Amino acid sequence: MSTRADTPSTGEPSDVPPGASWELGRRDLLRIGAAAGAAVAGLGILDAVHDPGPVPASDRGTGPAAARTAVPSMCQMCTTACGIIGHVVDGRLVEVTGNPLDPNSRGSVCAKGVAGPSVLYDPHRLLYPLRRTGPRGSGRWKRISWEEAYTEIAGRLREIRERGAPEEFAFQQGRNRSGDIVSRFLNAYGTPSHFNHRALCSNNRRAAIVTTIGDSDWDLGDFENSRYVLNFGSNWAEAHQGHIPVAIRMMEARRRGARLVTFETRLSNTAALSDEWFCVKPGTDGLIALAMANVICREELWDREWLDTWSNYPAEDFAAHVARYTPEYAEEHSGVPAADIARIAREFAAAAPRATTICNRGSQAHRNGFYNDRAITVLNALVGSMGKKGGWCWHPNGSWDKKAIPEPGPIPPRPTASSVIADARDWPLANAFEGKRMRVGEIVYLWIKEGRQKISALMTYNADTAWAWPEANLVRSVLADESLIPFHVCIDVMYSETAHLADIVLPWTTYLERWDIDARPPQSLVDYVGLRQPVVAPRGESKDIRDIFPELARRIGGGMETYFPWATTEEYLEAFFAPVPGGLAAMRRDGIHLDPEKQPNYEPYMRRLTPGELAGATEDPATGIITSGTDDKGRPRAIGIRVKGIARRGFSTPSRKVEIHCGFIVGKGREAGRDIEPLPVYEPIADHQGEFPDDQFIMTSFKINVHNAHRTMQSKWLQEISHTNPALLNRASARRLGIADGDWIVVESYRPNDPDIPQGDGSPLGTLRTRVRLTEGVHPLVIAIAHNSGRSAGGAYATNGRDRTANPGYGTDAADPDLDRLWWSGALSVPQNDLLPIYPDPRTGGQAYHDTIVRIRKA
Ligand SMILES: Nc1nc2c(c(=O)[nH]1)N[C@H]1C(S)=C(S)[C@@H](COP(=O)(O)OP(=O)(O)OC[C@H]3O[C@@H](n4cnc5c(=O)[nH]c(N)nc54)[C@H](O)[C@@H]3O)O[C@H]1N2
Ligand SMILES: Nc1nc2c(c(=O)[nH]1)N[C@H]1C(S)=C(S)[C@@H](COP(=O)(O)OP(=O)(O)OC[C@H]3O[C@@H](n4cnc5c(=O)[nH]c(N)nc54)[C@H](O)[C@@H]3O)O[C@H]1N2
Ligand code: SF4
Ligand SMILES: [Mo]
Repeated sequence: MSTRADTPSTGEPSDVPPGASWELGRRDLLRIGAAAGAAVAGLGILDAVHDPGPVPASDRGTGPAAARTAVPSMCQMCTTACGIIGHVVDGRLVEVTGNPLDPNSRGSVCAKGVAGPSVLYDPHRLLYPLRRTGPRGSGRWKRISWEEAYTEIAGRLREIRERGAPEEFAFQQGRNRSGDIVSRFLNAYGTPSHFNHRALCSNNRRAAIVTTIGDSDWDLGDFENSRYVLNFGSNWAEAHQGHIPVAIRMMEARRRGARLVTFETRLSNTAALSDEWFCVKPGTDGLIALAMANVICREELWDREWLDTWSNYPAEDFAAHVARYTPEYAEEHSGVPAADIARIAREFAAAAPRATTICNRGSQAHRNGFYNDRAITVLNALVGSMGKKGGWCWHPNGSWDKKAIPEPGPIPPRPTASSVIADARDWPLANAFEGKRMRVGEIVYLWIKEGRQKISALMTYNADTAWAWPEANLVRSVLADESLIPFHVCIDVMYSETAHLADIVLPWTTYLERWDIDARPPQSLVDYVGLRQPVVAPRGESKDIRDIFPELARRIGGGMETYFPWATTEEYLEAFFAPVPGGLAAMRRDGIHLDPEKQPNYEPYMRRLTPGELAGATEDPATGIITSGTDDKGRPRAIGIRVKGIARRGFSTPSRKVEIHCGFIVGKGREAGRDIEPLPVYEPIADHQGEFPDDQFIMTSFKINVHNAHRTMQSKWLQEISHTNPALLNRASARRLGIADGDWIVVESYRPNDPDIPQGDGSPLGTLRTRVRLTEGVHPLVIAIAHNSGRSAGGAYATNGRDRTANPGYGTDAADPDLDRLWWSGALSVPQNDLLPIYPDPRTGGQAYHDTIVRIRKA
């Protein structure tokens, strides 16, 4: 199916509050348009429509200039970390705008960024430490002092550490931007049981990139200078980890005449903003890329010279490998017409080197995601656009330059204890990359339940596992079980499903009240560093982990405290920013530092090795690989490669070239008893093959522009814009089942029928009652449900009024008059994650979010 996207979708279906009509009102459309516009253009349009909430209208942009202070900081409403300016009047944040000095976001913010005050002043926020008074999960809490909280937590953790079982203290984090202090605390403690969310987020893409180019696990297409952008399942107009920076560059590229082609399972706002949209069957993007490679090789549209120089695999051999992936075969599996695949391959090659791909969770959050993203990445090598202006680029620093601005010492050593769950040996690539341990976050609670790892204390921080993880009901049942998790401390700014299952809840400062050193992969290819600083004083008794962890370390003692020698966070950051001209003071003034001498990271592999580097170096006459000294494992350290007589830096792969053929992954697979293909391949998802009965669908997930998981769900401004998630269903598919727009349906999900997946027995998993919105803009075999809805805890706004009367004792006591104006109270909002099976890519552990088989029927 191929569709030209001429009319942008609203991206946002309506809900049906009791007694209200199903149709979108003009008011809704205005809100939606404003939000979509703000998200894409970075405009603060929300001001025109949002509810002023607790901020007096007189404060909002109209006060005398002298009374306003502008405090530069960094947003954290999503992971993009745009530079922001907090405008403060009389100690109160009245407005958030973009910081023009930020080289990534260039002064733009999206609707979520603008809505910062609504999170800061959320009347239901956690402001005091709480201890539960009823059974775990009863929702009965008592306010306690920090002294009591510290004493109990430090006592528990000290006991575990002193009995020599540090791995029994598990730490679960989500999208954390305070990695320095978290690692310092956990390493000082000595626990390896440090779980992150990468396998639930980006690890297939990261693993695909790092195995192919070595230098980075993050791609940064030079979109702005590009003439052709091939998008495989990145929803950059509404999501993406580099949302605003990518969106503004894409729009600039379009203005300059670039062509944007998007493969998506539904008509997202990104698809709508593209020149062409192709509606793909889930899990087939890699095959489309391989079919394009087939055309490029067959018609010799490749950059043969670049390939011969920089690829580790002979061009003819690769052509022979992709010969099986014909456009016709790709059409059969993906639904994208063969003629279009061939045409786009030719157009892409003709635009090279100013042509690039972009991919994201659409291509990688699948059982075959690692292979898909390898195939997509390699397309850029075929046409020689890697590292070129307007091509597919990257930067070795995923954030700031950690060599130039290192973490101040003393640095604790890495833990020596081992943890079965953290090691995740069943997935050979999960922890294969030094310094980039991905873990397999989605199996943590299953393995705890199965008794594979004893846990004596769990600390959850910056993650809402009980809602955002697959089989969220399993996560909840494990968290509720005191025999499996005897002690659970949750650190969060808001109450959540995870906090609901804790023993102690610690109130964390929001990103507008805390400190961080931060930066994101630099979209303009020059690294920078930023400061997150408190825009206002912390509300209530909320504290940052930069205060909590040093205090806990001192109380746990046993040497831990020696790693926290500074008296205040400011003192620590003074030391951190000492290498930056002007130090912390300059950072507090500007929010961002960028070295004006640095040049964009184009063609890093071409850099000539200096005489200094070559002094004492050794060269392998067969391969041209140049080594000097040894690495930390005592092996010769490769520094470059001689190509056409010149010693160059090359890629940071074992071959110093682009690894189209990757021996490293084969070796890792062998160690774990798994076959991993060295070349990019298409691996059909077994459950998705064959004829589908009329009632069988593949359930996919997607993110909404104005929401970011739990972070935004208590924002009344953003909830007012979007608070519902009916299932999107193709009109023709629905007709066959007699389902009409707005009907209630029952969705029943199944575990994969797949022996390579834990619990992969094809058994029924969960059911959900929801309503449908019919559209042409979704694949006929897909039922798409947005992730950002369906809260059962978290406050009145997060739950569309459901959690309104039950006051579990968190937050302030102040009555919130806006609750009486919650016009969407009771609106449809369903949790998807109870229906998602734990479904890791067998190579990397990357969770397949878009592959769940479901059956639906009219309710
Ligand atoms: N507004 C907002 N922004 C966010 C976030 C958020 O929650 N909200 N989260 C941040 C985080 S943590 C992340 S990881 C990024 C994620 O950023 P993205 O990966 O860009 O966004 P997603 O919505 O997760 O998924 C992308 C799209 O994939 C589509 N899709 C599903 N299956 C397939 C398929 O097989 N092929 C193709 N081509 N498309 C498919 C979905 O319809 C969806 O629109 O966003 C970040 N930014
Ligand atoms: N169905 C489905 N499930 C998904 C996804 C999907 O696409 N579909 N995406 C997956 C992805 S990519 C990811 S990364 C995970 C994310 O899942 P999580 O990591 O759980 O997501 P967050 O809501 O960002 O984070 C957790 C906590 O951060 C807190 N928080 C921390 N600091 C602040 C702050 O300053 N302000 C606010 N407001 N809150 C703060 C929030 O209260 C929240 O409880 O979810 C995954 N789950
Ligand atoms: S893109 Fe993310 S970081 Fe940037 S303003 Fe929006 S929410 Fe904040
Ligand atoms: Mo993510």
